[in-house]
Amino acid sequence: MKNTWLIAVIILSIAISGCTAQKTQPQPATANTIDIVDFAFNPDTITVAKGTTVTWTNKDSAQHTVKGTAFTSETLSQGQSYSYTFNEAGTFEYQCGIHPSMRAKVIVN
Ligand SMILES: [Cu+2]
Repeated sequence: MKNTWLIAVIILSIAISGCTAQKTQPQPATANTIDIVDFAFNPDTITVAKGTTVTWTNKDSAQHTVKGTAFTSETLSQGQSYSYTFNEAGTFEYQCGIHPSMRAKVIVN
């Protein structure tokens, strides 16, 4: 009976440590969200796989847009988001249509 308990404790310990190990493993970076903060796209360059949907969220009090050659958002007020799915590989530069000095790019592999 005592041995059964010991075995149970050992199995439980292994199970718990297994769970802990899984939790500490780094998650793959989900680099498909871009914040618009302080009149800048953050991050200003991201690399994503083909087929990835990228979402921009305006966190400024000022209005901004996301304007590329293949995609253009509506005017985004604070808290509003815009998403675009990149189905072609390449480098897609874009800017804010209201503030052309705000420039950034999405690299699609
Ligand atoms: Cu802007």
